Amino acid sequence: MLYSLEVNGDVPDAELWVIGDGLRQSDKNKIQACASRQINFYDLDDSTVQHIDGLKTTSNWSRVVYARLFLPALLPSDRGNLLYLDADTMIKGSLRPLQDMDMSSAVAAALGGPSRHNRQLGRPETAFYLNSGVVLLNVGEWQKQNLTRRAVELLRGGTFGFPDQDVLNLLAEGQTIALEPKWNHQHAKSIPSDVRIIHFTHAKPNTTYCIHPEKATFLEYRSKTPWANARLRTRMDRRLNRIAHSVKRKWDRLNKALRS
Ligand SMILES: [Mn+2]
Repeated sequence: MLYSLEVNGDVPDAELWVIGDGLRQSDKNKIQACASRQINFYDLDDSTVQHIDGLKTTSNWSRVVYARLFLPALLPSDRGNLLYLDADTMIKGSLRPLQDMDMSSAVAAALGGPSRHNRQLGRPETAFYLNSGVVLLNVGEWQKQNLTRRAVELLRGGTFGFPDQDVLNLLAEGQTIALEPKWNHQHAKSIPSDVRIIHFTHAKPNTTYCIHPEKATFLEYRSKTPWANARLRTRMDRRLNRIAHSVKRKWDRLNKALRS
């Protein structure tokens, strides 16, 4: 994602922030090697972790998924647009229109539409439900409305199917701008030529079983990064990852029980 952003993003003056959870210096060095500009790292710290510890995680969603709700409050600037990008995205064209977009009093711009996910939030299915993988946030408005604090309250007060995404939808209710599909292209069947951001929402392009038409482009970009020779992950890797996650959860629960 970072390499494609540097090559195709057309936003050389944008600041880059990478959110991590316990990144080692060697990880940071490898990530930095994907970009020519200096990357700012935001590691989940104790005060942030204290808010999100104990919230729902799965083998697909680590607690770092919640960090997108913290970043707009932590940025030193209270101006400008923050484009949040999932790590499973790839930039195919200029992001300048997003950087320059007038958000006025909107909080978030994203791809969205009617969704059955609305039901759990007590909203009509026809309401605008946004995808949180690619979201343009109005940092000034976010800070003015204290939305990070509201996010923590919501997360603590309820259970959600897609926690970070559901909460973002509640926070930005009635204050959203709909982005065109080219900014968050999720379909693997056909790739229109005007697509700016590919979002690998299903099989990830670093796996043996991904058949996405843009997998070759991903691997070509990856070959220019420190991950050039990384082995493609298999279904067995995924299974082991799930097992590791469930063992870790049991272990955490046991530890918590012993401490109390
Ligand atoms: Mn994603």
